[in-house]
Amino acid sequence: MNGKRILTIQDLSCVGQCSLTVALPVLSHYGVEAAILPTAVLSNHTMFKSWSYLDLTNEIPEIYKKWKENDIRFSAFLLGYLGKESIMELCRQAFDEFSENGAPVIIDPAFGDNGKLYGGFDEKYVAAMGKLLQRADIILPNLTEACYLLGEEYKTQYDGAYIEDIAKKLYAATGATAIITGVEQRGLIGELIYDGKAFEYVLSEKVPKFSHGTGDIFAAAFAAHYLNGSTLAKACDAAGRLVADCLKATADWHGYGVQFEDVLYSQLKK
Ligand code: PXL
Repeated sequence: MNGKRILTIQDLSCVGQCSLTVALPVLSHYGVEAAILPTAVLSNHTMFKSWSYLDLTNEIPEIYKKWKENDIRFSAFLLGYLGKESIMELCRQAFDEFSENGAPVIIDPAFGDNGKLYGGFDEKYVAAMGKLLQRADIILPNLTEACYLLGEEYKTQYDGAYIEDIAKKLYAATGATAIITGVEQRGLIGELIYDGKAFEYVLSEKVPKFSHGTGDIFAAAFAAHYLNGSTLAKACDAAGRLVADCLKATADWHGYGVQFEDVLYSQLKK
């Protein structure tokens, strides 16, 4: 154990491997204590044809009251799917009131993929997320989210100049180190990291499969490796490889999430 306690803020989808049901096991597996702030409870994630949604905005101030009384602090924050803009102000409050010195804020904007917004999100949510990202140290948008945030055209075929320009604009808009996920170059897939000084690509084999929740696995594994002392590039590499292994292990019929359990279990046995 590294003694780090991360607060991860995202929804709790009862069924469908995503958000907290992914972040908790992955963070724990890599030795990071995971505290959670569920933003909402859903019957299942929004890629199913229907879902119930209990917004927890009203409960969060009660939770904060008790955290204050108990002098609770976090050594890092990892944000994913928040669901409602009302949660964003509460996230800022958490950074202000419950941070240990130097606690990094890592935010995956988690509002879209494949050129589209997830169900229930609109341009207002995107704009509010853009403001929240200004409080981040590291942001983990995929290309869809990056394009929505910047009002840029989303392309499926692109060159290095296009993606590097997007990374530069993300950095200029947020001041955070931008890690664009799911970047494809020369038949490989991975991340482009831009810290305001230099570009770094972390690419590996592309598994020709799509599944929901891969971004959530990536974000949790990235955060854990980063908190364990890996460089940004090493943390991306380890998280990307985990996602690839999980995709390979996922049966074709298992459309609603990634079967990551066998992969984590086999890592334990090594
Ligand atoms: O994996 C992202 C995600 C998280 N949470 C909910 C979702 C999705 C993607 O669709 O619906 C509720």
